[in-house]
Amino acid sequence: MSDNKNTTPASNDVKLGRRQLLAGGLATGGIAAATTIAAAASDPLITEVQDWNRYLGDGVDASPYGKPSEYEKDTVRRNVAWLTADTQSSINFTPLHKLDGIITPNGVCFERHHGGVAVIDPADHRLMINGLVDNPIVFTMDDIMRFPRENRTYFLECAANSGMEWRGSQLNGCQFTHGMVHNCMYTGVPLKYILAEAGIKTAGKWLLAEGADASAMSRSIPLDKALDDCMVAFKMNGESLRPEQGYPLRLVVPGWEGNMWIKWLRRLEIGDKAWYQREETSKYTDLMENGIARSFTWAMDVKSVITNPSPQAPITHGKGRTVLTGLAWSGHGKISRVDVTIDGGRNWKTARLDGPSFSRSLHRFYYDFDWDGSELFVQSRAIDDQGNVQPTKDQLRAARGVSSIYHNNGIQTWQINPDGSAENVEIS
Ligand SMILES: Nc1nc2c(c(=O)[nH]1)N[C@H]1C(S)=C(S)[C@@H](COP(=O)(O)O)O[C@H]1N2
Ligand SMILES: [Mo]
Repeated sequence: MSDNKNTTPASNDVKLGRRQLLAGGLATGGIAAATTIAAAASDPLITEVQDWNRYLGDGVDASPYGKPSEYEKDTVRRNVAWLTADTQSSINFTPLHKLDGIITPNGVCFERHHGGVAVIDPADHRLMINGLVDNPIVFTMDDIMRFPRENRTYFLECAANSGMEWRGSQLNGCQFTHGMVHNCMYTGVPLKYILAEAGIKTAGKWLLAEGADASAMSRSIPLDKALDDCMVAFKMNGESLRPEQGYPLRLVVPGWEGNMWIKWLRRLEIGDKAWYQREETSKYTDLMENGIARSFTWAMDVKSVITNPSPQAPITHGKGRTVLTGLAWSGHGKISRVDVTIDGGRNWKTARLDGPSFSRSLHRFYYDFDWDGSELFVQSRAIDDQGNVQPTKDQLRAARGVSSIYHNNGIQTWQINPDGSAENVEIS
């Protein structure tokens, strides 16, 4: 008797708890409709024992390194065939629409190389420091590994990201319009420690960073930046750099255009002026309407894109609760706010930022809404902690013309059709 008395109120509490939970869910718009238990009675996935439940699975040695599920074979880098003449001097793009959170897995970080992927045995790699230094010096990888290390999460964006969209909407998918960006946690040595070993002469004002690959990519970097936050990195997301990301050593230049992040880093020269290399004169300069090129646009400006829904990631579940998500970043600091519109800019709502917020790193945003099944025009607008606001494409064109291909951070529009499919469009 007394036992019953004690258990009855307790089970009532549980029921009440469940009812409150459901009511709470409905109050915020309702969770997407799931199948009832009664309806599932005719679902063989519920009523039958499945193979993966019946038979033993693969052993621990099936995949010594590990790879994604076979059902994730679309989560891959892709290129745009007409963009470059060959695959050595080429680009592929991060599948942003397949990812979540803020970290880009190493196997899908976009690649950009001008002379193919150099394959270097770390035992054969050297880093030389010369120029205006007291002590010209050569480091082996063993030497580099004896400096104090730091871990920092940064995005790397190619200056040409979204470059094909300057004159109008063109490529159908955020992988192609925005996929020349990745975001990794780098382990490496602050450049200032390494340069201190060589001793910079007072006349030194610039640094030249040079790669060991067939393109010998080289860029001039002001010494203030080099001593402030640049790193020489050997790990990305905890493991060694991938060959395509510059194994065994790459330069990290936080917030600044990807071209400066020299891969297969073999030489640092200190000088008193910029070198004006090919990649900072004929390339990676912004041609303005008056025919004059703007030089040294180093920082990547505040930018965002909705990754889902998007042309490669249509809405497949029909009307009702829908998760809209995307990425925002700024080369000037952290993202402080992202606004989202689903009606082409008539109404803007503040998106929910989730996940770690690091300076000059990707930020993840969400906007959960009830889709009524009508046509939508979705856009996102990012604002950084320095007060920079992402411009519209028309504002950008008014300021810079349409001759440039670099530094396009304009607001992206996806048209969502009633069938859930999406297209790259522009509205004005
Ligand atoms: N040595 C070397 N470094 C390089 C390049 C290169 O071709 N060679 N490409 C640059 C360009 S243009 C970009 S956008 C980034 C791309 O880095 P990722 O391949 O890791 O994405 O590396 C930069 N560093
Ligand atoms: Mo680039």
